[in-house]
Amino acid sequence: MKLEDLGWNWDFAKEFSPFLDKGWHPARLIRDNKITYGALLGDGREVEVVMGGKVYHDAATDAELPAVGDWVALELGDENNEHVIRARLSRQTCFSRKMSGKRMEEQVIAANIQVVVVVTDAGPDFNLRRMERYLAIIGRSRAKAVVLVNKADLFSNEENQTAAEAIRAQNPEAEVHVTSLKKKSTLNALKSYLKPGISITFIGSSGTGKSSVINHLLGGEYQWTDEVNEITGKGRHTTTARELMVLRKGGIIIDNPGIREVHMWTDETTLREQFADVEELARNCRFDDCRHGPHAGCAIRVAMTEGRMEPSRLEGFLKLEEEIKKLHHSREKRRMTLERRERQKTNKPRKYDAACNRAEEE
Ligand SMILES: Nc1nc2c(ncn2[C@@H]2O[C@H](COP(=O)(O)OP(=O)(O)OP(=O)(O)O)[C@@H](O)[C@H]2O)c(=O)[nH]1
Ligand SMILES: [Mg+2]
Ligand SMILES: [Zn+2]
Repeated sequence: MKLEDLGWNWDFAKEFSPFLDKGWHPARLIRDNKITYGALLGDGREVEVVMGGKVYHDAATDAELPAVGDWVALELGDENNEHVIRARLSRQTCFSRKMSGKRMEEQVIAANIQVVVVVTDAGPDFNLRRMERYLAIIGRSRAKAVVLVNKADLFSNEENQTAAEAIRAQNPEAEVHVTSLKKKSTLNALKSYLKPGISITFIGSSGTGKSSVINHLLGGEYQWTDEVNEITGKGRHTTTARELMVLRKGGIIIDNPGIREVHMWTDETTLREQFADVEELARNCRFDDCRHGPHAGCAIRVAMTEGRMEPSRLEGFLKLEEEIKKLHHSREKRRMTLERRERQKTNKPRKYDAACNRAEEE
């Protein structure tokens, strides 16, 4: 494997040149394990790496922290020292979404991507409004947008075509294909995007078939990360982490977990719009911080008892809020772990300090 097969190009090489003298190595991040990252080196070696203190401290926002798809400068460790990310190269494209909460927060889905494939179906997943949001974000990233109306075998030809046409009408810049894993030839159109050094990422709701399509493109080599469900015995291979894979025939693919993404794609403004009825009721709850539990004074509970609101509305509302809270929580955990690591490092002998970028440059 060459660096170019991983997406390396002249601009990256130029930015990297000062790091050559330091003996650092270019590598592309292929997995985000929350605390550590998986990185791929030019010789095809996959290593587990940690973020260096300077990289962490120089990042003004979460979005500036290394993400899957980023090119980084690695200081390789040995049996006693971890491999450390010493610098992150500028992103040539950045696929991210903004969450409008109290302060504008940006979450990077993947860096240095040329094509984003949205997978949906003509049935339960079909949602033009969500599609419009996906495509707006892809447009901003400067990546090419492709949409798959997948699982065509489960719907009538007319349903599939109507869905595809509606997406095309709304988003003329997107290439829309009707596909099915049951008819592999429908996926041939995707092969034209697979070229050495070109990175493609797949997004969409859970269960629409992202990993299945990827598995087909990989020639059935995909390492499904999830176990078969013990209770049902069924293989629901829900993708749990973002992952970058390099195709032998050329091309780079990044799989994404579905469900959480969908929730996370919904920023708080959209959440409010979707649940305007619940919000409206909540204004009449006795306490401002009402958690809408089964206690007196909750206007939502009253509405439910009186049959003015479906209990599932409240359930959906609470679930989404929970997802957002979890995301904030996992970031906080990561931040604290990194800070602890840094503190431990500064307590180590001088030799380690000298190797640390931060100390070195001060
Ligand atoms: N009938 C039919 N089933 C499909 C098709 N594509 C995928 N599936 C099935 O749909 C289910 C979900 O597919 P996955 O590829 O795991 O979906 P995913 O989008 O990766 O889901 P997450 O990883 O949870 O985001 C699996 O049981 C697949 O076999 C298709 O074209 N037709
Ligand atoms: Mg998947
Ligand atoms: Zn309430």
